[in-house]
Amino acid sequence: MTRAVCPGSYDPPTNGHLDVFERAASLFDEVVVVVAINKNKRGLFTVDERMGLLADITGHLDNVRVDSWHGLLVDYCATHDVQAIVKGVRVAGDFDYELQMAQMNKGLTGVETLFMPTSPVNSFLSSSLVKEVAAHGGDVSHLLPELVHKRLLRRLAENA
Ligand code: COD
Repeated sequence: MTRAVCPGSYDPPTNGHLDVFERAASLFDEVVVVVAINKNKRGLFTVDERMGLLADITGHLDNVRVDSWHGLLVDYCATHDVQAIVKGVRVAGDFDYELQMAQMNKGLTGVETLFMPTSPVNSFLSSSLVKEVAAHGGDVSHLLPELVHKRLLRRLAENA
């Protein structure tokens, strides 16, 4: 059984993330989308809310499930029999950062990282830009799964 993780903050998940999950799901027997818990960073959505959104938007993928983890990702991989970390890469800046993490993770436990080039339509897309544009009233409906878009607008209204 081949198992991969797609780790991230997912605050909130975007079409770019979902595209990577779908493509990873076609390559591995099981894909676990792992929300990395960072206690120093307060998100727009709680970890539980992000996990709920992720479970909903991946509901059509039978071999994808959602989990969360606090601590080093390599420890999650070692304790959950994970062979590969899959990371979406958009631009050269992503690659520089991701390469450092991949090499660090490989050195720590030997776990491999696979880079998946983003689909061109998602290459400019990030959770933080989506939040910023939406907070200023811009239309981001085409960049997010419908459910995520609804919840984002609701959360921004609650926080206003
Ligand atoms: N298209 C394709 N891929 C995308 C897109 C897009 N439009 N947007 C983002 N992605 C990719 C990112 O490149 C990333 O691989 C993943 O999707 C998640 O993105 P984010 O923004 O939700 O999450 P990040 O970048 O904040 O996540 C960083 C991690 C949480 C994965 C990282 O910090 C980590 O592994 N932390 C765990 C602690 C640890 O082990 N630290 C040591 C690392 S060496």
